[in-house]
This record gives sequence, structure tokens and C-alpha cells, in this order.
Amino acid sequence: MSNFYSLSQLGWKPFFQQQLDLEEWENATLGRVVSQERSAIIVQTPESRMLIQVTMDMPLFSVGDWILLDSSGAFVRLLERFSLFSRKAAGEKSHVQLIASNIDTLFIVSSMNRDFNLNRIERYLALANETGVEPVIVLTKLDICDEPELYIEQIKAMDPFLQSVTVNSLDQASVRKLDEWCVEGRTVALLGSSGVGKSTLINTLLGESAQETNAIREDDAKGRHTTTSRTIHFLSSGGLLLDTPGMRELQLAGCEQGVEETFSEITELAEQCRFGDCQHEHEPGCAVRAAVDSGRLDERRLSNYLKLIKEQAFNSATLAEKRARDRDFGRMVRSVTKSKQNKRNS
Ligand SMILES: Nc1nc2c(ncn2[C@@H]2O[C@H](COP(=O)(O)OP(=O)(O)OP(=O)(O)O)[C@@H](O)[C@H]2O)c(=O)[nH]1
Ligand SMILES: [Mg+2]
Ligand SMILES: [Zn+2]
Repeated sequence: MSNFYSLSQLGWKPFFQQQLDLEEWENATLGRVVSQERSAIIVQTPESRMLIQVTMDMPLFSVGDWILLDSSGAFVRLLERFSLFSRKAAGEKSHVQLIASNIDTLFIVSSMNRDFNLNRIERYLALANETGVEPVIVLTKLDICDEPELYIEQIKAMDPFLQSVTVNSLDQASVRKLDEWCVEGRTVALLGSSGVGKSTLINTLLGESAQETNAIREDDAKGRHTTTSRTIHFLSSGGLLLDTPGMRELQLAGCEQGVEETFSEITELAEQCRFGDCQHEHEPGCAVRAAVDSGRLDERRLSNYLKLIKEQAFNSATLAEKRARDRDFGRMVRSVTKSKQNKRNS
């Protein structure tokens, strides 16, 4: 692997260029966050790779971010992102977790075995559509799947225009099918459950074992959460691949547009419902329900749509409430400190 990259090889675009003034463009160093550790980011600049400690006064970083550094290599500012994937953090925690930024293409990786799940794929699609990133469904384990057509049919039934590819991630020739998206300066993020073969795919595309991989469990075909951090890898073709840890749950937040777009046939039908605020549950004159009853719309798809719409609204409200609480708390701390200072000065 060469240690020197041009800015465009790192994914630089006019979108970022527009955010700099001439003085910055001439003197500052630009770098891309290629990996993240607990309290540091790993940044790749055209000349070197460096570790920057993250301090309280810095913004929340995501792998994929572009940052500006001064001549001594110190952080100056974060450049605006053209795409950002985030989710509500897993479990009870109410905060947003950044998954990846400045992504051109999303590979939604899924294996053609018992772990295959359309509801889950629709979640990832909502995320891609929300951010305007091109999604590609990558169906793995072609070599050990008896009837790949059955999986492709399900994808096509969901959305006939969706791009999908079947691969054996262990086979060099097979993964060539992904070449058209792995081109210079373009960043592809791989998302999907643990064990679907995201790291295997990356290793085969790289032609080396850069990422550790692990066999899945026999009983339920689920993975063992082998990858634990997000890392960008550089292909010799010039493409950039972002490996991510398999997610146990992808809780959507602030994703209404993305969900609507993913289920566009339902939103179109909804325009013909008798009531403008129809919830497509038990209302009379519901065109969506009628489509389910006549077999034109899959019941599964409707229930997943309703579930995701509710979930993202609920999570956005929880996150907004948390932000308001943090703000109130910050205000209280500031006013207490101020009144203490006033007392001292008086
Ligand atoms: N036969 C076959 N095995 C595959 C294929 N893709 C992945 N595997 C195997 O599936 C297992 C899991 O692959 P990983 O690449 O570790 O899966 P991952 O998606 O990176 O999983 P996490 O890092 O846990 O999120 C490994 O034993 C791989 O060898 C494939 O296309 N065909
Ligand atoms: Mg992995
Ligand atoms: Zn309705």
C-alpha cells in the first residue's frame, strides 16, 4: 500500500473545496478520518497517517469526515459532510451514534441463508434514502446457496429498480461484479448484520487479509461480532471501502423522508385514502388496506412501513427531549456558576 495519496484518491470533491478560503487552501493540511478509537481519530492526509487525540472542545467525529489541520498538525475544523449515516445508539441510551460520513455508495450486505431478512434490508434502505446515498444490495454466500433466485425475486418484488448483486465473497472473480462501484475517490460503506461477510468481501477485494473474519454460529447462521471498529481501506483500483461492525439493531431516528421514499408505493396509495390523516389501520376507505386485501401489497411490507414510521418518530422525540434536557442542565450550571461569582465579587 502506498503511503501517498492525492486528495481526490482520498475522496475530495468540489463540495469540500467550496468550504475553504484561499488562505486555507494554500496553507492548511486536509485529512480524512479513516478510523476511530475510543478517544482518538486516525487521519489520513496526502502525505501521512496520524493519530489525533479527541478533546472535549472538538465536534463529534465520524469515520469518513474531512478535517482541516494547521501546519503543526493540530485540528482546526470539521468540514461539512455531504452525507451522514447515524442511528439512535443501541439499548436504552438516548443519544445519536454516527456511523459513517461522506459516503457515495452503500452496500447493504446480506447473506442468502436463514439470516436473510427483508424487514432489516428496508431499514438500511431507509437510511440510504434519507441521506441520498446510492444503495446496492449485496447478497453473499452464493457458493453455498441452492436457490439464489428466490432471494433475488424477493428483492425485485420489494423494489424492481433496486440494484442487487449476488457474490461469493471468498472468490476474486465473483467480487469483480462490484468493480463498477469501487472506483477512484468514491467511498463505499458496507453495512449489514454480523456474519454476512462484510470483512471477507473487503479482504477479497483488497487481495489481502486486512480484516479479521470468523465463522458464523451453526445453529442460527448469525455472526460473532468479529469486527469492532469502523475502518476505511484503500483498494488498488482507487476505491475506498469502509468496513463496519455488524449491527444488532439499527434504530432509525429522524428518517421520515427516507422511510417514505423506501415505501413509495405505500405513500402513493395513501393519497387515495378517504381521510388525509389515515393511519392505514382500521379506517374506512383506506386505499392501502384495500391493496393488501386484494393482494397487490404485501402485508409484511405495510406492517414494516408502519413500524418504521412510528419508530423513527418516537426516537426523534426521545433524542430531542434529551437535547432539551442537556441544554437546560447547561443553563442551570452556568447560572449557578454566575451567581456564585456575583456573590464572590459583591
Ligand atoms: N461460503 C462463503 N462463506 C462466506 C462468504 N462470505 C463470508 N463467508 C464466511 O462467513 C463468515 C463471516 O464472515 P465475516 O466477513 O467475518 O462477516 P462480517 O460481516 O464481517 O461480520 P462482523 O465483523 O461480525 O460484522 C466467515 O467464516 C466467512 O468466511 C461467502 O460468500 N461464501
Ligand atoms: Mg467484519
Ligand atoms: Zn389509509
